[in-house]
Amino acid sequence: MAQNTVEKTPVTMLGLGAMGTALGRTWLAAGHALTVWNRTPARAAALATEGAKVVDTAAEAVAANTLIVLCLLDDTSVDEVLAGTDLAGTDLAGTDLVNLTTSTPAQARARAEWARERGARYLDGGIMAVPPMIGVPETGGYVFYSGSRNLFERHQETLSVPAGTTYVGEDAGFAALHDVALLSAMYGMFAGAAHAFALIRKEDIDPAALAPLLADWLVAMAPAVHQTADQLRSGDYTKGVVSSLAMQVAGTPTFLSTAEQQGVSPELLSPYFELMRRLLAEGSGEEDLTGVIDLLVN
Ligand code: FVH
Repeated sequence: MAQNTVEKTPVTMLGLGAMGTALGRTWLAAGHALTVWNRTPARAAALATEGAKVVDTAAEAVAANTLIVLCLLDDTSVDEVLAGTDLAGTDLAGTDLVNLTTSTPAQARARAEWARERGARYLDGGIMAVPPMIGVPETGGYVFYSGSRNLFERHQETLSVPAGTTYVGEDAGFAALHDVALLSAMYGMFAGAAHAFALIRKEDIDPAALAPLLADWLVAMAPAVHQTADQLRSGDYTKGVVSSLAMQVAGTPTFLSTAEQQGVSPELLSPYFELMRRLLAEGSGEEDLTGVIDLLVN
């Protein structure tokens, strides 16, 4: 009986660190032929046993397939692999480059231009997942993509194998910008959580008891970003205010005194409080904290 099989797009992976290996594993498991290259060959051994074809040079890996996925440490390593000696003289015309290496927006745009000059199509990606989330859809991990919409649509099915896909525009820098925006917010959250744990550090309070309270509170407060967005769009920072800036600034000495009493440095909180005070001094007491955003933008 004839089998109804559609050949899946073969993929080349450049970079087999923790993330590159996790990505490659999902393509193999989904039945995609996978060609891999890594600067340190030993790191390819695991995927080789799972069916990947390991090649000796980046140039061989690029020549093997049309769809090339890069997941390297940083933009400098991408430079070394793509623009450096490994690929010198390799014809990239007709190649589809998908770069999942964390970059700045400017680096992503420069890379897109670099690819265009060589006749390659380019998509940039920002991974919103850690390696254990790759290939596990219920974890909610996904990747931001930006650059050529045609290229994204052509490969969307293949790119959806390791994680969800969210396309954010033709500007190649937008995936990186979204990635860095979300991760920056994450670091702000981590900073707040670090201060909270520091406050109880010397007390007879189990950090494991505080953790669920903290997590629930952060989740409860997270929807506030929708009101911020609404205020930014309308330009009316008094819209829907529940806790005015004036009231919140009045509360800041309590936070700073508590930190002092607990022997905790205020260095994570103080910069934000300083911006709040500046905003109040400008006469924004009846507003939300949204004006802080405008103070940050040069
Ligand atoms: N792992 C994570 O939690 C995060 C989650 C969000 C996205 N990031 C980004 O993903 C990129 C790769 O991260 P990774 O976790 O795979 O990183 P490593 O395990 O450290 O592997 C790095 C790979 O890059 C290769 N490499 C480094 N420098 C060079 C170079 N000069 N020339 C060629 N390859 C280079 C390295 O090769 P080797 O050390 O094994 O020879 C690995 O393949 C990254 O942008 C994260 O920000 C991950």
